[in-house]
Amino acid sequence: MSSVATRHCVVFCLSLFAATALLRSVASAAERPNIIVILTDDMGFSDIGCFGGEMETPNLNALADGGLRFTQFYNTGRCCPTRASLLTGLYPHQASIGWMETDHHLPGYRGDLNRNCATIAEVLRPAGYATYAVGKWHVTHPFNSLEGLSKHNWPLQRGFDRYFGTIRGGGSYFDPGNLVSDNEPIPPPDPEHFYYTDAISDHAVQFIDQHDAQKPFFMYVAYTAAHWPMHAKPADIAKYEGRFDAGWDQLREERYDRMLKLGVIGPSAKLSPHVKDWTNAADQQWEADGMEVYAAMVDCMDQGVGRIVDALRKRGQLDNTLILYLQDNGGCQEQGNKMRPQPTTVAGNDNPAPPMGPDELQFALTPRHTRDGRPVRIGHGVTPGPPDTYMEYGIEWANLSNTPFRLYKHFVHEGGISTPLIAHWPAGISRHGELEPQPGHLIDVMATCVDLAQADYPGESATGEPIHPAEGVSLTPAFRGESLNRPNPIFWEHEGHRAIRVGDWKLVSRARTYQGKTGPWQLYDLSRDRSEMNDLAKQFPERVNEMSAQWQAWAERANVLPLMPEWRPKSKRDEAAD
Ligand SMILES: [Ca+2]
Repeated sequence: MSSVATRHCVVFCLSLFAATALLRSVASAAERPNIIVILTDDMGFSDIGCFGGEMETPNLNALADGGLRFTQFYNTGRCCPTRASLLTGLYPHQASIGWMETDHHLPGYRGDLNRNCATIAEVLRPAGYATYAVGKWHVTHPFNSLEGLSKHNWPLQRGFDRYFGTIRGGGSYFDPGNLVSDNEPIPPPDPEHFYYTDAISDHAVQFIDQHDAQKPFFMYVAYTAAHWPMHAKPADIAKYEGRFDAGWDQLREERYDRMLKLGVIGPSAKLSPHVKDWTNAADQQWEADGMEVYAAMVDCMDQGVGRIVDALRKRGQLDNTLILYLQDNGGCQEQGNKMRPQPTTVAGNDNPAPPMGPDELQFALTPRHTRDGRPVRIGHGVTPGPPDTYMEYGIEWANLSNTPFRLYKHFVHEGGISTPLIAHWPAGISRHGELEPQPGHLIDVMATCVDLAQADYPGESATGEPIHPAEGVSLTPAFRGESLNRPNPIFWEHEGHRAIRVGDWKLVSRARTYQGKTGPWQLYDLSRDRSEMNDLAKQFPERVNEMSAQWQAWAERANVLPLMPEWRPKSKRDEAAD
């Protein structure tokens, strides 16, 4: 090619590049969507209505009808790691939260977000987004007094403009510990009428109403519903009167049938064995009443989703807002309070306490008394719901929540890590009411946000520390019905439970953490056996070797090692039954 022709080509190419860039910037100013990520807590794969559950979730169902449901989306199996992974686009150990919020002085297990990760808010704010967080934070240490309080990893120090919520994990819905407004600890406003789920919805709506529409926004809405304690409002509980009287066995079968009709599972996913015969339940009415409270908590959360959607609609923002709904881990089998054989109190006696003053802060995860001084009751026969109780729903109902899968929160079998993902964005998702079977993981949310916000994922933190490369892929091709082209396997580790998914193959093991042991590898073909009932490890030893080597290489590069069974002291605590 002559030098003139070369020059013409260069000029033409540069012009084309400039024109494309201009078009892209014009388009981006008009089209960069708001993004709202709604995360709920300790709910099973099939609890919400549009995934087969008994709960009345008309607002989530409407988002599903107008958007897309991912049927093989995954979390990490536990509260803290899921939040760390979702917020940073990394595996949780890379953000130093491989376990809970306790510091175990190992790089993957500091219980506090490190500086080698960036939150979605830290990435989107420099790209011109306003950033809001509401609800459960749980990616730094909780606080038990104001003395020496360090706020270095509170939301406003990790990229958010505004925040209302709780720094610690669970807590009373009527008086949650570690409640914070922006950067200041507060008591519950209007304590006589306070209910945390509604307060979260109120603040999400308030941030939308106060938002300056010149900018797009990112909002993270982390409900604690339906994590224990089973606390709900009487009117919401009343809606479910008698709904669970048939018991978990019949309800699991009914739910399984609904899931098949909806298509959220295929017929090759069999109904896994149940935990216990309903006929052997010690007190059927008490059990069914407890599950009504759980349903009421989910119902109230869904009402809040409806109010968030209405606020967007009123401001003309619904069409250009991507709403993602997902859950942080599977249904929860923890039941320490419920299993106490006799009714008792958290304090161990029936004495009332002096009422708390209106400005008095609550720090406790489990308060001993209500704010007006009544002892908080636990144990067999205590009907959950009101503020003076602190109960779980229990392993058998968690088994219903996770229908048709095995195991629960903590574990990395499908019952522990499977979540619905609903994606709703009228201006950007052309598939309405469809199901998307491509596997996805929390790590993909950051990649999706970076993609849609046209933001730059940073190579280093504000303090100059290197940031791990993002692990996920953008979900936007699936919005158009295209392949995600995921280059890497998806990996899990929690409490020594391990898993890797490559295509439809999943290698998974269950640790005996409290005995200091990892477990043997099991191999499943999820396209034929999503419920992990038929272990193929002996049949395909080479595949086991190959996938376990991939898992090991990931564990070595991602701060996963040493595994918990090597560093957790042995305890008398029993593992849940399979
Ligand atoms: Ca959780």
